[in-house]
Amino acid sequence: MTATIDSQTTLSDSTPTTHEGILAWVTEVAELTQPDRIHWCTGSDEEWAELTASLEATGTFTRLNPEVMPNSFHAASDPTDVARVEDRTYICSRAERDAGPTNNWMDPEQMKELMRGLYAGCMRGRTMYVIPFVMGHLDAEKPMFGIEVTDSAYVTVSMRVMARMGTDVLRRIEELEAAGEDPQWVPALHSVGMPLEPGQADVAWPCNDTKYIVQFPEERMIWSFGSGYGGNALLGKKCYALRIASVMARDEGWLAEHMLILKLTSPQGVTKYVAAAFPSACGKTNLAMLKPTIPGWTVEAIGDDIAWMRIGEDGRLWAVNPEFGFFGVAPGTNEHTNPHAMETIRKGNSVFTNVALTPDGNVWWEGLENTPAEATSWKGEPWTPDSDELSSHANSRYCTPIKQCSILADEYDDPRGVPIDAILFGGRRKTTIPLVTEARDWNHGTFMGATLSSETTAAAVGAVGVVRRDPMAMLPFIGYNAGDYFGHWVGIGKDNDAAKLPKIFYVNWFRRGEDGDFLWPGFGENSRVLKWVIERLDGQAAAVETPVGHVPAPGSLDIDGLDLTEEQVAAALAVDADEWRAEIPQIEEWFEKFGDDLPAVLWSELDTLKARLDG
Ligand code: SAT
Ligand code: MN
Repeated sequence: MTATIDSQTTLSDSTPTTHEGILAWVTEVAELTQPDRIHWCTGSDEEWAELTASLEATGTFTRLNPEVMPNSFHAASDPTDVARVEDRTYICSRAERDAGPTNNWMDPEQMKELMRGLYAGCMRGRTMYVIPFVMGHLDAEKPMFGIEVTDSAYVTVSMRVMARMGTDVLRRIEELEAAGEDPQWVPALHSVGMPLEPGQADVAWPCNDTKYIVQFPEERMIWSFGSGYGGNALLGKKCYALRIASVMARDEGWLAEHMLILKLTSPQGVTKYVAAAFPSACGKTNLAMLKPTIPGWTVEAIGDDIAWMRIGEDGRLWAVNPEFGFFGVAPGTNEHTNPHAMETIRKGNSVFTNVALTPDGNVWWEGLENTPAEATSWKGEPWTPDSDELSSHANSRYCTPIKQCSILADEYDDPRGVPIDAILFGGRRKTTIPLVTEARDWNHGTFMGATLSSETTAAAVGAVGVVRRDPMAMLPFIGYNAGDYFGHWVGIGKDNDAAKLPKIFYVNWFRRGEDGDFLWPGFGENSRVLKWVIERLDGQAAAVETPVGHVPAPGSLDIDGLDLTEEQVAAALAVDADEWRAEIPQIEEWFEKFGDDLPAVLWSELDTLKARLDG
C-alpha cells in the first residue's frame, strides 16, 4: 500500500475530515487502488489554479487566450472516450427484476468482485482526489451529499464547475452529524483505469478500453471505471442525480427527472414555471435559455438537464436543479441558437472538451460564427473549412458555471425550488409527432412520457438517427425497473390533487416536411409554443381535440411576424391517423417488454388511443 490516511499529511496539503465513515471508506479505496498521493479537495481558487496548471503540464489542457476566454481550457479526449457508454452501464440491484428490461444487470457481489480486480492498484503513480460534493443546496432540508474519489484531475476540475463541492460540504456533513442527525452521502468511486509504473510517462487523456459505469441502487453507491468522459465520470450528474436519485425518489415519493427548468413571464407580468424532458443532445440547454422572439415575453433559466421534484405542502410539484454548471453540447451553439449560452461561456472559467482550437487561442465548433481559416481539430490534426472531417466531435461539450448565466432566475438559489405549472416531453422525430399536443389528464401525460420516442444522438456511443423509445427521456437514467417507474408516475397522479399538478404536453421541434426540411424554425421561435402552453393553463388558448390529445386550433398559435404560412403551421401540427396507426405496434412491442410490471392504466391509454384513431 502506497498511501494511507495516516500518512496523508505528508502526501497532501489539506486536512481531512473527522467523519469516521468517510475516512474509513477513503482508506479502503486507497488500500485497494494504491494511489501515490491523496488530495482532499477544498474547492478553493488556489486549488483550481494548481489543478489546471498540472493539467496543462500533462498536456490534457491547453490554456485559452485569456483576452478572449479567461481562465478557460481546451481538452481533447482519447478518440474512443467521447460519450456515455450505455452498453457498459449497469444497475446492480440485488434482484435482477429490479433493474428491469431496460438496464444491464449483474449480481452486485459478482460485479464488485470483477471490479475490485480492475481497481486493484489502478491508481498507482497517480493522485487520488477526494471530492466532497452536494447535489442541490447545502442548506436544503435534507442535503444530498456525495463523496467522489477519482484519479483524474480533469474530473476534479469539471466537478468543481458542475457541483457545489469542497470543504464547506465536509463541514456541513460534520455539523449535521454533531447535531445528532445521520446525514447520508453517496460513495462514488471513479478511476480512469490507467496506473503509471515508475518512470512511465502519462498520456493527455488516460482511460481504459474496459469500461464499467455501475450503480448499486440499494447501497446508494456508484463505481465507475475506464472512462474520463462527463456522463461516465462526473458521478454527481447522471449516476447520482438521475440513476441513484430516481431510486431514492421512488422510495420517498418524489421524482428525479432528466428535465430543464425555466421561468416564463408574460407581457402582463404573469410568471409560470416549466419543466421539460428531452433526450440528450435534443436542445434542453437551448430551451432552458431561450430568447423569446415574441414581444414582451421573457425566459429565465433555472436548470438545463436535471430536475428534482417534490410535492410541496401546498400540493404543487416543486422543482430544484441539483447542478451548479452547464455541460452543454457545443456544436450548433451560436448567437442565433443560444445567445445566452454564448454570453455565459464568454465569461470564461470553462472547460471545453473535443472542440477545435484556433490559432489565436480560442475554441471553435461547427455552427459557431466566424469560421476560422485554419484550426486544430479535436483529434489534434490541422483543420480548414475544406477538410472532410469535422473540426469538433458531435458530442463535444462546454462545461461552464451556471452562475455566469445572466438570465439565471433568482429562484435558482431557493432550496425549495419553484412550483411547476407545465411539463413538456419531447423527442426528435422526423414524422408523426405534432409540434405540440396537450395531454387530456395526468395518466394520458404519463402515457405520452412512457411512449416518448426519439432518434438517437451522438451523446451516447452507438448508431445515430435510429428511432428508439426513450421514456420521459430517461431510458439511460432510470435506476430501477422502468415498469415500476411508470407506476411511480401514475402513483404521483393518483395520490395528489390533479388540479394542482402540472399539465403535461408533448412537443416535437424536429418534424420535417416532404422536402426534408424542418417544418418549424425552432430555437427562439419555440417561445410561441410556450406561449400557447401557458395560455392553455388558464383556458385562454383554443385547441382542437384529436385522437392523440389537444393541438392548437387554427389561428391559436401566435405566428405573428413569422415567415410561415398557415399551411406550414398546419403541417407541423397535423395528426395523421395512418402515421399514428403505424406507431401502435411499436408501442405494443415496447409495453410488452414490461410484462405484468407495466401499470394497467397504460394499456388502457393505448386502447383509448386505438379506439380514437378508429373512431
Ligand atoms: O451524459 S452527459 O451528462 O455527459 C451528457 C448527456 O448525455 O446528457
Ligand atoms: Mn442530459
